[in-house]
Amino acid sequence: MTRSPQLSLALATALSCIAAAQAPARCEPAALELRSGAPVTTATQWREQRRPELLELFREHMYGRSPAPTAIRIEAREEGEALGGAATRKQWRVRYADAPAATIEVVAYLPRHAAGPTPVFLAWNFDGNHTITADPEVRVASCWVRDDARRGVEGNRANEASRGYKARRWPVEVILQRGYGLVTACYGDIDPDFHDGFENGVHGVLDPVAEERPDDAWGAISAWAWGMSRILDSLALDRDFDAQRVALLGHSRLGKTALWAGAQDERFWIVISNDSGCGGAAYSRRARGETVAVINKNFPHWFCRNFHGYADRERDLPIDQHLLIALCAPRPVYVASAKQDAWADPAGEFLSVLGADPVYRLLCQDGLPTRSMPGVDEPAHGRIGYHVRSGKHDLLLVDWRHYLDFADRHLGHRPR
Ligand code: GTR
Repeated sequence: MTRSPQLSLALATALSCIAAAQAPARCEPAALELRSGAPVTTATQWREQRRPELLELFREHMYGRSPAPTAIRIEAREEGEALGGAATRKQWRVRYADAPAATIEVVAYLPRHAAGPTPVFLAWNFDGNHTITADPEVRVASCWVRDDARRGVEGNRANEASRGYKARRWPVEVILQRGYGLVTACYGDIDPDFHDGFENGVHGVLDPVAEERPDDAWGAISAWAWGMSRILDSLALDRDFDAQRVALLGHSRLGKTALWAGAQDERFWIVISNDSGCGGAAYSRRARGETVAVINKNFPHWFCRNFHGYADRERDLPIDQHLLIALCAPRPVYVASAKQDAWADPAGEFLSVLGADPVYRLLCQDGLPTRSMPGVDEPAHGRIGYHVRSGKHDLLLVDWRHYLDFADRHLGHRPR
């Protein structure tokens, strides 16, 4: 059988896509090219033209437009010694509007004898602050949480029985021993994670009433990202925290959130996406594992309505996820995958960090120190970090150790 040249070309392109992680094709759209087609050759052009253009495109076509920051107020709740004297625990409430529901309950652990303001990791948790540690002083979450029959969590209300049951994802002692603090709050506090027509959570508080919801109105990921910035506002008011060294971290849907929050808010020092997959670090045009069609069908509240129009039309998107990572430049950014997490498409996540690399090279002459996908459990750390861990979709101590090493490496770096 003879093949036409067109067919051979199509076949070659398809094969090169399959092998993308080893020999990547150029990610589309090109990072260093304006929508007009003009090349971006200087850092000033990136900052003044391409970066604002991309932020607008992500807002309009994917995550939706968030409201401007609101002024926050802090209500201290508790402070005490914790973890056998190794830590200071602080709990406070961030109030971001007058409505009674407009609050976020935050807990932080800091090394007890820190010499000055402490750099911290900031992350949403899924199930309530009291689930990250067995510490009995942490308040049981009063916000919406996911049901969990095994823990007797029903009706989306947390209880004492779930205290500490997610502790394996939060190695507080290790983080403190390495000289960092941990700050966390429950994502359900800012926006419950189910499709309710955007009536509860921060949407219910801040969205204009009695108006048709625009197609580019913010979804839940934008809401969670907006909330991360309000927690950062609160850290900036407390001298125990080094607000210029806040490493934002998120796992899975909250990894998507971390990237979007870090892309928009340049005060974040480091941005870390753990197993974030589709709508996070994974290159959408590969359409492996979870696709744009599937994610919008299963989670209609995560993105803006415009994004639903790209189901099975990834190639028509004016953006892709390498550009989201590039929006963190020149700040240190980290993407991690797990070998068995095919749903999140590890090769697609790696492709996106490669696609962001030219922007880092332009802005700081540093980026990802490899062109091919690193071996399992062999992290590659430059201004961009990447690792693929053995095992499943999860956030484990070994991931944290890589993040701590990465943070150490960039201690000298401060955001603008
Ligand atoms: C899955 C979803 C993924 C990922 C994950 C999670 O069901 O398909 O996009 O976000 O949930 O957040 O745990």
